[in-house]
Amino acid sequence: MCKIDVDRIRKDFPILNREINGHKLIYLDNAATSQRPWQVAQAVYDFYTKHNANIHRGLHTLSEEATEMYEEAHRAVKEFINARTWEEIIFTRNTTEAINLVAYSLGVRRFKPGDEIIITMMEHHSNMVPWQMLKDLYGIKLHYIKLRPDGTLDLEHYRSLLSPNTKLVSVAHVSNVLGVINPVKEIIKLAHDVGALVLIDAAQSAPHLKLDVQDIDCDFMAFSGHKMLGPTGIGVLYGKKELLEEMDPFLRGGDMIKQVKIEGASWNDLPWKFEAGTSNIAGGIGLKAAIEYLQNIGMDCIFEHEKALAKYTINKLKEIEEVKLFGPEERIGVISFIVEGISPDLVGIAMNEKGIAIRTGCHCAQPLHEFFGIRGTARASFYLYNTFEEADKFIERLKEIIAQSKKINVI
Ligand code: 7TS
Repeated sequence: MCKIDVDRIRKDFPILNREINGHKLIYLDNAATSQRPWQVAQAVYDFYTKHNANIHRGLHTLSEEATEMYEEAHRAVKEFINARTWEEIIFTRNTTEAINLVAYSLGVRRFKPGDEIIITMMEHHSNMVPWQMLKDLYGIKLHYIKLRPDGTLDLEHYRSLLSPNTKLVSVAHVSNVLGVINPVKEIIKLAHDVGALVLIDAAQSAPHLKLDVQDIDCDFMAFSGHKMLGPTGIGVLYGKKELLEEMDPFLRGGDMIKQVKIEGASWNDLPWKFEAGTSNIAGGIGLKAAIEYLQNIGMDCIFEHEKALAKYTINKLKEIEEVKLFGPEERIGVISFIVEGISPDLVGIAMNEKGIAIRTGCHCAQPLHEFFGIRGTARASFYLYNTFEEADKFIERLKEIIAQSKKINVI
């Protein structure tokens, strides 16, 4: 049992002092993107003002410093997810690009018509549309694991989809709508039993859970810096070294080559083979600062705080007759709901009037919403700096919105 010092943490996030519409900001849109502590902004600022140069190019001091700092950032990610070596850490722009990298470098180049890919009904479009591309253009079969009514995966259905034709299973570790934590270790074991590779979309788990790629034994993992206190424009693809070595490059150009001749080129060592062109050096350095910040507080403690906040809020939401919740009890701090008779967008707009930022709509998971027979939800998502008082204000405002809409006879 650990307790984080939220008051102290909040002092590191200057944006939390902002006022919106005359009210102190209550930021509950963390699943879309988190806020950043000053330590991350400072790391980026320090790089640009003290060390800025391109990497892997000059023999001058600044270039050597920048190269070392950027490589250190890869090592920080390696430690964060317990990869075997930092060569298994490729920096991308975000989760979306990391998944596309696998879809192109593995799917387009290695899969054959008739090969099968399994994903789930709860995926973010980023982990759906790239595989639909393989289905549409290359004759690869795409299966979707169904969900149970509570939003958990139907593992019996998953077992029935697996076959020797399954080449890849690509699953969200945590759903950005339901907050459900999928049993990835079991999913991976079952896929490996039929010889399939597994990609874990960790966009919503990396910010909140302790990750261990060796323990779960995934073949690939993708996540974004901006959801875990890091800068935008920096993401990660983890891949097992032997797979990355076998795979062809995704983008081609400078820095990803070993040698170029008129006849063709050979590829640089990992991870640079997959980092073509000038990298987001400052972004990588900012991501390292974000990881250090999270590790100083402790991932287990962060998760415990968010879980407690989610449980507290869900219990209060359950007392409101007009609210329907989606997702199981056991979850991270993501709560999606609808309010009878009021569109999610109206709930979002009315929340913003009091400075409360939530997200509304389909959260880039249209098939999931279709599965539940709804067009959209309102979503409150917590992070380490959110407080129980903020949860109370959110609930209070929701009750106000419902009461007001009853008065004007919307319900
Ligand atoms: N996968 C999951 C599970 C996500 O939640 C998201 C972003 C992505 C992939 C894509 O991440 P990106 O950094 O490449 O954009 N999810 C959300 C969200 O829930 N609201 O805004 C973005």
